[in-house]
Amino acid sequence: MIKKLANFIGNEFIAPVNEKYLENKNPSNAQVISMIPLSSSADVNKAVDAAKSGFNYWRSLSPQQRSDWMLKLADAIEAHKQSLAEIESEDQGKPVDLALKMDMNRVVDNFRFFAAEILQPENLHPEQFKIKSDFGADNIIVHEPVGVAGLISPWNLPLYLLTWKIAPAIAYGNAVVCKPSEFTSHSANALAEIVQKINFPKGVINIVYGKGFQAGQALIKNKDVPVISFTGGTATGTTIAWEASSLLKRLSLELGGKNPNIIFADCDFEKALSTSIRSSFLNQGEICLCGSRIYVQKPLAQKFISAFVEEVKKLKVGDPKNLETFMGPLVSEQHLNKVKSYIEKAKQEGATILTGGDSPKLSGDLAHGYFLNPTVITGLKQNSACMQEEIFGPVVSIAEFETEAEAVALANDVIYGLSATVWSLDQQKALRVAQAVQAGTVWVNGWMMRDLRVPFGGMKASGLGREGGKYSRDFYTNIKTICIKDPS
Ligand code: TXE
Repeated sequence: MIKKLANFIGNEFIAPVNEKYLENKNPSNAQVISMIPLSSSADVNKAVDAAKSGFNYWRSLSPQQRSDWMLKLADAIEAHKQSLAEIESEDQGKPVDLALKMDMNRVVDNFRFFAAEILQPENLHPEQFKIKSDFGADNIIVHEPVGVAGLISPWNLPLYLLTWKIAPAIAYGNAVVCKPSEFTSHSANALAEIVQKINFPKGVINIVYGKGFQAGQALIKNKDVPVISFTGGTATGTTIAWEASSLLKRLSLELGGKNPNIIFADCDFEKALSTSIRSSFLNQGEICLCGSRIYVQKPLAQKFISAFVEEVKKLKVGDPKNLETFMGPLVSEQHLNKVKSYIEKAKQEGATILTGGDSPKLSGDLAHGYFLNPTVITGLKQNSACMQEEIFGPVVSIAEFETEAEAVALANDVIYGLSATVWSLDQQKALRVAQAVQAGTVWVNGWMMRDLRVPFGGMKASGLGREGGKYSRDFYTNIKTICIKDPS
């Protein structure tokens, strides 16, 4: 049954004005499962108008009232977690079990975390935190909503990353217009159905579907959308930055990564090995935080590489509905071909494919899916495409290093700076390396440990700005200083 999605505007499901749609396929079997609105500026402008009126009501609510609504939404999402996980898995390809445990749990956490944040004393009672000046005045710093925030999200962690933007934006009093990736629109649609079902205040959360250069661009250019939060590729982010800056819009860009996973000889071997399997291939390697470049210190290299390859070969690639599946298909045929092209480049350069590089033999309609075996490459030159460019699939490169200084130099020798992992039981050394590596987040002896209060974002070609905790507050509000002269 092919579902036809509709834009979600002012809590109503509305067909795109141009009545145009894009076919969307299930990546497990390449069957068309839905038609996605190819929305234009006419749809986006309607959504912004609905958001503006939604904003007028929503900003009039107290933080407690907004918090209560967000907790109600979080509870409703939690009650539908399993079906949301199945929807996400069918659309994106990730295993259902991962969609449940990683994606949907984080969706609920996103709303609950920011529902609590806005009730923190410094957000509830700014007057209590005044700064007294020596010229006899009190300075109060207040955070006021900006109005309508434009949220553009990618296809790898669709609802997880979209709600990482929606939650803080609405928590701090804004309304939002969302433009999810055209490859994975289903979970946003399911969220809209829940928003409508619980009678969430009208026009606060609006969702418009379609292609980036049409619907996405219309959102960037709409004069009533002063703030844009984007997660996606560096090339796209750069285009958006050009356009948004000419309109003086506030931008948060979470872009690509080519993250180093640095493993010293004095690491906890078993932990480094098991975590590196996850940091390499979780979500089909389609996470911007994956450690796609593994650097192992020479004394440990051969032992680690053979153990790593042996474990990789055990990973189950197949039907995302099966509990023992570790990797489902890649998100689209286009993306599968992009990832395979990098493996071909590596072969042409004379690199060695230690495992993978091919597709699994699957039966039934899975034979038409966009599956790829987890792939480990060694013997790549540091300046090769596979070492320098974001592949964003189940492909990692492994290389050796000798000294701490060499590890840092190799890690930093890319245009990206999103995240890094460092494995060593020598805390001083691990901290030295963590400080020397150019990355917005560095994990030491672990990976993907996330406290939502800390700043998250990249440096260099991995993006601009930070979101998380008070950093999201400062991004989604206008910060105002009220200076009150002491009348006496
Ligand atoms: O992302 P895009 P894609 C990387 C990864 C991937 C590459 C491209 O390397 O292969 O980016 O992936 C919308 N104006 N990451 O093509 O194009 C688009 O519709 C406004 C890393 O999916 O960046 C979608 O909603 N919007 C990343 C969103 O931008 C535009 C996660 C992302 O699309 C637009 C995903 C435009 N001109 C991909 N063009 C991460 N850091 O997690 C596109 N869009």
